[in-house]
Amino acid sequence: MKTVFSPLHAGHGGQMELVAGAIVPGFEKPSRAEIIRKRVESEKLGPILAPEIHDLTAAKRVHAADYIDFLPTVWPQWEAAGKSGSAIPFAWPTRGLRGDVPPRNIEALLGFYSFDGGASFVKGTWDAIKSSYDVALTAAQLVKAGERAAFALCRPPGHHAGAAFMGGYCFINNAAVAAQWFRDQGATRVAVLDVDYHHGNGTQEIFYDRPDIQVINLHGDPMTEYPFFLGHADERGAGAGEGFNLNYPLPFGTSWAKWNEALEDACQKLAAYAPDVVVVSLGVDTFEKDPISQFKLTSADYPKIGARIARLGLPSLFVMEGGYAVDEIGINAVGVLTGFEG
Ligand code: Q9C
Ligand code: ZN
Repeated sequence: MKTVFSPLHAGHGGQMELVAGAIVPGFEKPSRAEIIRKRVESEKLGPILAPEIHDLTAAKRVHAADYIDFLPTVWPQWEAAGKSGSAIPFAWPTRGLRGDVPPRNIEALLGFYSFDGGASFVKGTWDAIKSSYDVALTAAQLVKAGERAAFALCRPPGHHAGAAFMGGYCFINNAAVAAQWFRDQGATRVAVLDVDYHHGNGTQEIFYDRPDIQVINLHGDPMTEYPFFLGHADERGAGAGEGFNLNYPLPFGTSWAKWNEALEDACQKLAAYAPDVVVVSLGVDTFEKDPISQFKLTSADYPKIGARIARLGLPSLFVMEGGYAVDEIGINAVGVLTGFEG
């Protein structure tokens, strides 16, 4: 399997985040992608290609144009305002406030275009976001050109980013961009299978009223887990999209047996949908030693995930999302891919 990777991800680094009242180094750090890249090499998964550069047309097919146009301006606006630390959102237009008037202040705009403080900018962030998008589209092109599968080693991740907001370490929704791109290239139906520990709220929101893109999520129950405000089992799609969004919220402590039951049901519903292509939002934060998650999958489980996806017999695009146990992230992510290859 070919991997697409860009070193530009590394400019998005040094962020801090708030955990239990303390400002600590962010979990979504550059070493994540480097460890996975090294494992791709040591496991001889296949060649590692640089992405082709794309314009932002494909991004604007799933995101609001004003949101996409805002992203490259964040750091220049932040610097022009005389600020130097990372640009972190801090005020949000929640219920009772005006969410329809974008202010002119950069701090305010960060809140206007986000749902949490988990997606922050440093100088190299836009170039990293853009490279991650290019990685996803380039890997999608490989699948469209006839590869059985390809691995988009995206960083930053994407599945929490909605049509007009960032959050949860995500800016552009790489998997959603790829899914829509396959549609625009002639696919009739596309399935997105999101196995990251966290609910892919952005992907769900983007495709919620659509019957042509099935979105399936296995994740920590939002009653107790981030992103908290989406991902319940009764969210099944709206209008023409009714029945094409499937959520499998699972409790803390879920290990392979129960997780696999959900995967099996998900794969049967995916197969019944009979898509032309499947986009896998590949998070490995379901791992027992993940520092921010509460599932109990072991390294031996990840090849089984890949093998089950392979049994679908569909062209498959793997798009990297989360996973924060840096020592094992390469073993687990590449384990899915070698399991797929059989
Ligand atoms: N600092 C992905 O896995 N947790 N995003 C915040 C408080 C946010 C995870 C905890 C988790 C986001 C792509
Ligand atoms: Zn996650």
